[in-house]
Amino acid sequence: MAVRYLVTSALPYANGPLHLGHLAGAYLPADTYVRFLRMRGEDVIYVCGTDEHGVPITITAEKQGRTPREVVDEYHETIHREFEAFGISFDNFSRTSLPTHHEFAQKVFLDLLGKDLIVERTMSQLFCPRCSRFLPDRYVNGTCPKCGAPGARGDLCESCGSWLEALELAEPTCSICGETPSPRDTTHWFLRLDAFSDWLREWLPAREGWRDNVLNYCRGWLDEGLQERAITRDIDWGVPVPLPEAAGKVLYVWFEALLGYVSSTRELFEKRGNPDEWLNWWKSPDTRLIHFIGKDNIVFHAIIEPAILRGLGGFALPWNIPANEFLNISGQKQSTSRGTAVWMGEYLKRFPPDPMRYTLSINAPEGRDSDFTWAEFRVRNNELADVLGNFVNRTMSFAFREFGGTVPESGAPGERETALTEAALAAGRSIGDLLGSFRFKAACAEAMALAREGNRYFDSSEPWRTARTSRDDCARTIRFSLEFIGWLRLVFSPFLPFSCEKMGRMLGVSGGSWDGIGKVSLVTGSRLGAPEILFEKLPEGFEEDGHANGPVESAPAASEILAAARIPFDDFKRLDLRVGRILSAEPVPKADKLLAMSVDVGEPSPRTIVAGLRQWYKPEEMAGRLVVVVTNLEPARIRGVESDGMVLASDGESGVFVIGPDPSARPGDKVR
Ligand code: B3M
Ligand code: ZN
Repeated sequence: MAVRYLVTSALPYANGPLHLGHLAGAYLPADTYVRFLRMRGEDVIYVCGTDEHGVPITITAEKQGRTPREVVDEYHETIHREFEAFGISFDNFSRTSLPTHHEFAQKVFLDLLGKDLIVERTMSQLFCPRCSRFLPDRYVNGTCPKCGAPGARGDLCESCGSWLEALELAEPTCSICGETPSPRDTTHWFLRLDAFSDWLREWLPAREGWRDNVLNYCRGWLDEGLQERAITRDIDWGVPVPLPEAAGKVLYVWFEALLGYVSSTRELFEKRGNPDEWLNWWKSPDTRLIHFIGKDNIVFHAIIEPAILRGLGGFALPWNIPANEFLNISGQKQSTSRGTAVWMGEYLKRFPPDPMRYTLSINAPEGRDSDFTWAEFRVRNNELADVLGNFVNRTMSFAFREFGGTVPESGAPGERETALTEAALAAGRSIGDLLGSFRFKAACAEAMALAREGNRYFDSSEPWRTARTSRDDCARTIRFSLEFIGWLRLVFSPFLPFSCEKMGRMLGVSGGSWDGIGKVSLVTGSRLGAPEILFEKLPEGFEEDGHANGPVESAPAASEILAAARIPFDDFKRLDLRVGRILSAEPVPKADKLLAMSVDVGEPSPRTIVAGLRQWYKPEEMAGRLVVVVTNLEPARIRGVESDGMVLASDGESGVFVIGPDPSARPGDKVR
């Protein structure tokens, strides 16, 4: 039986919107991975859902004066919607408040209880005299006993990732009222984690290809010795403990949330009309179970879950757990509860998803924490525009201007084309290996390096020259450039699904296998789709203007623009506007904003025109561009260069961009 991939991402608590740290940690890498597997034709399902129980939910509800049900209903929708907007392509996105999940978790509890792997104990738990309630997990704050960090929560220290018992905290305080709590006896049920110690000591070190941060963390846990852990709580929101003597108690959220992966799989196949199919995934030795998580969830996925599944017997165990480190914002840890974050929803109000997918992939917190800044985002966004966007734009422009928007015949590939094809084939193999071994950061960098190859090929082939001197050479360049767009579309599809969809529309192709990279596949003479701009450049300093964080000032209303001074049509008719093609561009010495361009406006010899474009375009990327030129202005001397005409450009918040006529227009054509 061929292997099959059961991929999950940590179930996010439905207690607030998600931020970039969530995306970078457990969701974007998983989505990149499953998109790649699908392109390889693998049998893969990707399941997730919201984690809707536990103290994180009840504390939020209390703070907001709402019921837990209202909180999880709101945030389940918000989180699901924002994941979809970022292109996170789950096969199923469930929620642990569903009755089917409750039933499954209760069944597991009773199964393990029947095997004495869950036992009843009387334990001491912190009780708040003022709130007159037991204080599980985050209802207590204090000093972490392991690393001494203040602000540790009763279940988890965010600083060192230790999984704590609230009683271990130093200087505990009630997180609702601030009172000092005191220990009081209560009955709870414990998972006999110690019973799995020997097995885990064997099983964990034998995990091949697991990241060091996961194995080292688990080794620390095993060295300390595993203790039995309480898996029930004194709160009224959650999966009720299925025992008459346990009224008012629920299953500890981490015990049942891990089972949420199984519940989401069951729901998926119920929706597909094949309710028992989940067994072929969760109870098959051919299943590769892969959990994408952040490093603060390692212990639950690498120790607790395998123990539970082992105790149940017959379940697939994690094949890999690619745990990411943390993404910080300008050096600060992002945290929902502390409100220091860049929210996914806020980002999407201003920018498309792919530039952020790219930024978080190429700077992924894989081996260490990484830092997000808006300046880095601008650089990465503009890198996409200058390299990938520019290559696609110039290729499509030529295909329309010189070959009527159809795929030209290429003839036999020359040396350059062979080298380009080899580069694509090699990249396909190398990037595929990197993606297959969860090295998304390196894979993304190699994809961008391949895109740069395309520009080098285009520049060295000079289609703007061969368009006049050798049509066959020009056709071969544009054909291979179009094929190369197709290969870049495949290579970038796991990272940039939305932009690659646009590239597909331009080429008139869709779908595609990873093996298609480096294979000529377009049909000569087939019509191309209309050229589309893939990425909008961002100006220097946009982040300082607050656009990155605050709401973008709304652009002036059309009515305000139109209210500007009116002029008679005859004034406009005095302008002689022509289509021009930039033949070359170079920087004006000692003028950091000026480019001097040689522009063909349909006259016997080209004109020299100086423009303040250097901040927005590299000289080498101007050649071949069609522009609109005001040709009857009086010539002017600018920084010692005689400039004869003006190239029209838009100048707005997002930057300065030349106005480009339809690719079918020709130099000298009149613009009316
Ligand atoms: N909800 C923790 C978190 O959101 C928890 C993950 C559960 S995965 C089963 O970080
Ligand atoms: Zn209290």
